Amino acid sequence: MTELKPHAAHWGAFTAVVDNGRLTTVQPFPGDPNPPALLASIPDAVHSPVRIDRPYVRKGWLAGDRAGGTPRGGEPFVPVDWDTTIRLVAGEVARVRDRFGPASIFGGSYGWSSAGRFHHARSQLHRLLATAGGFTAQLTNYSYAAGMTLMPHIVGTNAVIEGPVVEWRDIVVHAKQLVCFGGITLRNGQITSGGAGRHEMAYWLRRAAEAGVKLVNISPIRTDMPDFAQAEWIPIRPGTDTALMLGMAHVLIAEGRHDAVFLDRCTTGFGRLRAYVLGEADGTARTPAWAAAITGVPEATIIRLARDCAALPTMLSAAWSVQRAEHGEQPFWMLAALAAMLGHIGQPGQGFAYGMGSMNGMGTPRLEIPSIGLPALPNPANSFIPVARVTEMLERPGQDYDYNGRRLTYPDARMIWWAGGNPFHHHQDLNRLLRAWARVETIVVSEPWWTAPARHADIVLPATTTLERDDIGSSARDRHILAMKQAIQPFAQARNEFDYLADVADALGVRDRYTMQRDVPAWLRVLYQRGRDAGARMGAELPDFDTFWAAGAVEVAAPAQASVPFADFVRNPAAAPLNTPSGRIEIFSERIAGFGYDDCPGHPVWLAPREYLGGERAGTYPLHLLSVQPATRLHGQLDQARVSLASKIEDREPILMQAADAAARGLAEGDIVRVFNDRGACLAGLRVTDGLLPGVAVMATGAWFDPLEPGVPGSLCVHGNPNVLTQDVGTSRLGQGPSAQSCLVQVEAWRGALPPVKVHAPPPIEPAGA
Ligand SMILES: Nc1nc2c(c(=O)[nH]1)N[C@H]1C(S)=C(S)[C@@H](COP(=O)(O)OP(=O)(O)OC[C@H]3O[C@@H](n4cnc5c(=O)[nH]c(N)nc54)[C@H](O)[C@@H]3O)O[C@H]1N2
Ligand SMILES: Nc1nc2c(c(=O)[nH]1)N[C@H]1C(S)=C(S)[C@@H](COP(=O)(O)OP(=O)(O)OC[C@H]3O[C@@H](n4cnc5c(=O)[nH]c(N)nc54)[C@H](O)[C@@H]3O)O[C@H]1N2
Ligand SMILES: [Mo]
Repeated sequence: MTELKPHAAHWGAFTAVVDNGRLTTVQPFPGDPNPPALLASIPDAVHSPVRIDRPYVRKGWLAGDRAGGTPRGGEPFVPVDWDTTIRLVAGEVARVRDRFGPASIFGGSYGWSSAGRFHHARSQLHRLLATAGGFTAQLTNYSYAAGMTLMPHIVGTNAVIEGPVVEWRDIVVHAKQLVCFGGITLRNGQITSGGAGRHEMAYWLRRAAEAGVKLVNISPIRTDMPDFAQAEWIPIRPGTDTALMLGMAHVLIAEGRHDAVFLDRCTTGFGRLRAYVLGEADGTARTPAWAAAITGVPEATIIRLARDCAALPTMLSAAWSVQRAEHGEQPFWMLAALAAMLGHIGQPGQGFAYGMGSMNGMGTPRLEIPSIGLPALPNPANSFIPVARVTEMLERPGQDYDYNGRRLTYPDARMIWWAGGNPFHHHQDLNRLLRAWARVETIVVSEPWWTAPARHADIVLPATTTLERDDIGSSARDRHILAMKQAIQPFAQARNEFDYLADVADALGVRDRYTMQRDVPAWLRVLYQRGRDAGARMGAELPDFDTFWAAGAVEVAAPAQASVPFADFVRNPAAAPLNTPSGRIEIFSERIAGFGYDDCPGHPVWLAPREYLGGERAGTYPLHLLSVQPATRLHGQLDQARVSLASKIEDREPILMQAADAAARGLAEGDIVRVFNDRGACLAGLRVTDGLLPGVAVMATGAWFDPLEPGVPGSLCVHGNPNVLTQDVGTSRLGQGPSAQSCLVQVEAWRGALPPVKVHAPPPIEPAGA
């Protein structure tokens, strides 16, 4: 018997085709003009041999080992029944809470989970831990932590990064040039957090190209803009975009091409930046020649680019990746300052935007209805860390650090609970994480699959996949609300987060506060109705729940007019001031200057990173490794399925190198190589290309961490997870964001026998009682 069920994932809406209880294939959403190739991987993932079939506990932990110093990942697991598991987990929550305080339960649990907004593992876990007394949370995200911390100081909101950005339909009509730092990478347009009914990035980029908008791809990688865009490619050394923008600013100032009227009306502090650019205080003028030496972009190109920007109605964009680096605040700040100098901010299709090529839905026509989501509960522990400071938190309990003008203290984490995220995917310097991981007494991980966090846990909770439950998909970045109907029965003993967390809540005496005495159908109705009410307040009529559920999806009509960020403000800055101390765009920020951070002073500056091609360390590790988003999966998700597996070279994650860099090392297409620095090493399969700036190597993130010797920090990752190589430092004391893109490595041929990739099969398991 064949059944069809509407469903959705972060990589798109689809129809699940179920034959005799098995998901056999998925059909793309009928309304999607450009459905992601990733959809083909779903059946493999759901029915994968690496699914977790029942609860497990690490053998040593079960035998009473709570002491710090235990290297996790190297011991077998023992099967345990659900009742015992619930008791163990609830017991640990109560023990740690009562003995050390709730802030010692680290429940930040960063990660994307799945698209359904109710069974969103991380949100459910937060509700449980909040009702149970509190936990330490994580603030901001790995995507744009530096940017979202900085922008409110500069323009009064971080909406320019995650909310309404300049719309494509205006760019097509009003812009004559679109300059993209980090390009517009179509592979990234496959993804929308919460799912999407339409994928439009390629469509709009094509429309812009056809309309004659001049496209400029400033990036180390040529294919960051597709061929059809016929973009000018300006290769740039990674991590040096701020220097390029400063060189452009110098041209504008020296040639009197900056918009003095706009700067005067709408900004504050331009004089400080101007003095810096001209070198008045320190004697170093940030000329195009100065910028050329840092960026590798020829002086003449910088001058022409600056003149073109002044002459043509121009839109400036930066990928989020550009700030995922040391001093990542600077390029985002400088982009806004440069746009202000051009004076086009607040005009349709012009000004500046972030992330237009980073995720589907940025700049597409839509009403900004808040996405449907599980409401957060107040966290009684009132404890958090900036998201990417997790290893440092484990290393330095009780010690102080700076963040965004505040002096904070790291909590003493004794227990970690992760649900719906993969720190062994997302965090940098995994060997350092692994050492710090050993200081914790108890680590609980819930996962549908034996990913690295599950393998490095003490207690493993088997979660259902999204196909095994009813839910609602929704994103503020898409016009659709998607019914996600259960398509298959839960696998083996896997359970929904909500169900087993209710049992944990029960054991802790807080079941009703956690569930609010609602079952899943009641919750879905409540969440939908909240979205419907929000829509009504904004003039969007949504059908009632039953109509929505029967239809499988509803589309919220797009407003006839595009929204133009900053339009009201620019029309009348006094009447519609920004939410900044001055009410204006702050090219100089007294507030940030007042923090006294040498790594993020009062206006945008060029600060040489520790790791980039222009630094000393490049003498030892001469290749800049960019770890970009994977075309073949979402982060670590779907790595075990066909689209990702087909991209591997002898089961290893590919690494891209420039032909001359490969030849200089005696390497050829298809070779297995060892990528290394003093933090770690991994294997990879070589792809040779001429589309890279020499000196740059590229690996996608997301190959599951697979150490040759599990449990031994520093062991070779035989599969190709680039985060064994990346450095774990905050972008600055302001944003404390992750700096994954600032990473130098060396590459050599792998000469030994090729160790097998083991991570797509379950880890060693011992029979109970053995
Ligand atoms: N070097 C480098 N590192 C990076 C980046 C980079 O550019 N370079 N990018 C960073 C960015 S932008 C991000 S957002 C992060 C992403 O990092 P993560 O969001 O942590 O990565 P995912 O693989 O999506 O992790 C989600 C996990 O949730 C699990 N999951 C899915 N559904 C469920 C469910 O229903 N229940 C439970 N319990 N689990 C579920 C999946 O199996 C998966 O393991 O990575 C960051 N890391
Ligand atoms: N297919 C797929 N799509 C995804 C994701 C995924 O896992 N898979 N993840 C999603 C998530 S969570 C996020 S946050 C977004 C992230 O979106 P982004 O941060 O924009 O994505 P990246 O692929 O890391 O980087 C985009 C490009 O920036 C360029 N770049 C890197 N460093 C520099 C630099 O210093 N200067 C310049 N000029 N360019 C540079 C690289 O060439 C890279 O190809 O992607 C989303 N989209
Ligand atoms: Mo992200």
